[in-house]
Amino acid sequence: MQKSYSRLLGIIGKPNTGKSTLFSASTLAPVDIANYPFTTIKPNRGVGYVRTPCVHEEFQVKDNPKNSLCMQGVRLIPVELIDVAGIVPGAWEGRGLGNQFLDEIRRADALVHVVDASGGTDYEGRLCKPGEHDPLEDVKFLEHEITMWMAFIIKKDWAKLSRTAEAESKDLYAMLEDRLSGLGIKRGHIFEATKKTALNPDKPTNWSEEDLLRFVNELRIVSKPMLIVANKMDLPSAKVNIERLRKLNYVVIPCSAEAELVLRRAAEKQLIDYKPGDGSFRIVQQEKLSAGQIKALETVREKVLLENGSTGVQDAINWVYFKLLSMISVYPVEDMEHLADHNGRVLPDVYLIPHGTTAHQFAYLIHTDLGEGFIYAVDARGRKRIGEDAVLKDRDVISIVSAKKRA
Ligand SMILES: Nc1nc2c(ncn2[C@@H]2O[C@H](COP(=O)(O)OP(=O)(O)OP(=O)(O)O)[C@@H](O)[C@H]2O)c(=O)[nH]1
Ligand SMILES: [Mg+2]
Repeated sequence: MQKSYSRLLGIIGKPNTGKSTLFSASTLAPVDIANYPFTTIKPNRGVGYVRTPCVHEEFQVKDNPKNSLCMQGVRLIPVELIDVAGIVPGAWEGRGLGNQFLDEIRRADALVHVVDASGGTDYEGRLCKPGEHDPLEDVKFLEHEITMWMAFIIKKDWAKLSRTAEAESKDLYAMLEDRLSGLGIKRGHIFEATKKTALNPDKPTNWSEEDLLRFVNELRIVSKPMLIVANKMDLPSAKVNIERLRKLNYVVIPCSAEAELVLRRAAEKQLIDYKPGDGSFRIVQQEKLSAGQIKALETVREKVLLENGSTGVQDAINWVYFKLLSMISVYPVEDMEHLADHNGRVLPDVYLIPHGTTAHQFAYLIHTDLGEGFIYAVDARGRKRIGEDAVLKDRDVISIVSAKKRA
């Protein structure tokens, strides 16, 4: 059996910022998009892609991908995305669509906060004059909502939990991990948050209300790392806000989800040659495009691609997986000679795995049998033998030699 190594990315923000547009542009799933708040009520789950240069060119082979796609030298690795309902101030207490939306991001390993950088929507996502609303306020309130929601869950039995931990000399980390596993919070996150807040884990009953809130805030930061997507960068009022957002303690990626959606849809119909994340496109079937469509595409080129380098959507997804979650891509092969699987498929799979994964751990990720029977691995670059503790690198091509064959 293959072990799960996937990471879920949550797309969040107040209503009407372009979350579903970004989701649809990444997944090509048809979802409701509209110019008013709370268009999305039920979450959308779908598959998007991380983009990485494929290794087939370097190894001078023709590949035949199975678990991913290869487009003109670009490997697209599937990842899971969830687009949820908009959140408004006070959501954790039930305002707007309430904390139901928050419950939907429990399992998210990282968050993309889609901000309307044009400042054309108020706190609740209602249209206002462009530039009238300050998107920096949205960053603040959203952080606050998530922290308060987590605090609400933790506080439910904090008094009892902290007393028991102390009275019975139980490990606070283990108790909290057990309590918070449903939020995707691991022991390491709890340990880090305690360390950062310099609170004493042996005396949790001494933590004040304010201490607990500080602790939960750190827990949010370490367990749900967040990237800011400054969306609607195609609108003139976005420019100054993007500069201001950049001064916050976040990585900020300027983006036009709408432009990406236009390009992806045109590429899907083979009207243009465009891969997600490209800095330009080429019209290939001019005769099938109306004058209006050509104008729309050229506006995207001028206002977004030339201005920003790309639409920003792919950069955001890549940043989350490769930087925020520190993942790397590794290609397992069985037949080192042909870089193929046992059916002769060349470079069939590529896995996104955590940075620091060893050859032995990688064997387990592919299949329990390969892990149990692990003898050594071979790195295709230079055909070197590597041992079980060898730490894998991004874009490695690895063959596992095992005493046990995959069932
Ligand atoms: N100018 C511009 N408009 C955009 C962009 N992305 C989305 N929009 C528009 O913003 C509006 C809201 O888009 P949605 O994707 O429905 O927003 P949402 O955040 O999912 O909204 P809720 O589901 O209501 O929370 C729509 O009119 C989109 O066309 C963009 O990059 N630029
Ligand atoms: Mg939506």
